[in-house]
Amino acid sequence: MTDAVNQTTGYSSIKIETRGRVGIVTLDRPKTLNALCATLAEEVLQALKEFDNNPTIGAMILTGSEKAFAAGADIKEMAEKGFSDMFIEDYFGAWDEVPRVRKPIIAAVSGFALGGGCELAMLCDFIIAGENAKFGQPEIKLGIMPGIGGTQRLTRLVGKSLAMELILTGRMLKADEAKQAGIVARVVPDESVLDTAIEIASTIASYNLPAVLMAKEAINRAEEVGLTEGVRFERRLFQAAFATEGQKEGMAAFLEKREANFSGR
Ligand code: DAK
Repeated sequence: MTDAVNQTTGYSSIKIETRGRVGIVTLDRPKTLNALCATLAEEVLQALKEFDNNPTIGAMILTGSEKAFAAGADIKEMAEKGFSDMFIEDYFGAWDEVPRVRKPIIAAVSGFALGGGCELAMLCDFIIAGENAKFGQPEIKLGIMPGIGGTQRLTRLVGKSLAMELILTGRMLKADEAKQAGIVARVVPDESVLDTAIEIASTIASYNLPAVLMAKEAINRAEEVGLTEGVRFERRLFQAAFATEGQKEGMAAFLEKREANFSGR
């Protein structure tokens, strides 16, 4: 099924908006519970990159609908594909680019986040979930397995035992269990998911942008290098923060008992 193209944005599978310094990308394929098709992947990546390059934006939110963040990759689109199609097209290669986005991305999840949808939420920097959100990797029931980092990111978040159980059975986790397992940062009432994410993103976007980018990079580094190397990397970035205008402003504002007004430099 082809989705209609919005004449203003040029997008067919997503909506975009800004709230102050926050850029919001909303997955918008309601008839398929926001199933992730190749077009949607390209559009999300393009929108995130544009917000990343936009100096008036300090943080982003990726969200879906009340019923579904995303119910996984579009099964109809994938069903007839073979190995060569997947390999030559590099189907879903766009998702590999999301970690290159430097500004923070919050996933605001209501309803189902399944398969590629769960992986997409985990590709974001952290997840705010509604109390009725459901997370899972049900690919095994379709005769496949996770392919956008689920076996790696879920295992890092929850540990081997629970990751094995979830991926090998396809069982869904409710929001409270996902929170307890470390997948989700905060669980809030369903009706406040987006507002909470906007509030958090606005707070982040109000801080010293270089320090925000440095902190995100350093945290991500923790997953890739050993402790000594990670702390060394952190120390260099910490020292570099003292070369920013924001460090002078943040500390002066504290000493002068006023709100900091960061320039983003
Ligand atoms: N794809 C396509 N259509 C979907 C869909 C999906 N993933 N999920 C739901 N829909 C459609 C349904 O077919 C239905 O359409 P109509 O029959 O109305 O035309 C509509 O959305 C509403 O769904 P339901 O009627 O099923 O709604 P329910 O509330 O009863 O059930 C559900 C909701 C989320 C439990 C159920 O829809 C469901 O089980 N959906 C499938 C979940 C799933 O198996 N997700 C994993 C998909 S596989 C790759 C990397 C990764 C991947 C692929 C490639 N590469 C690197 C190459 C990822 C793979 C996956 O995610």
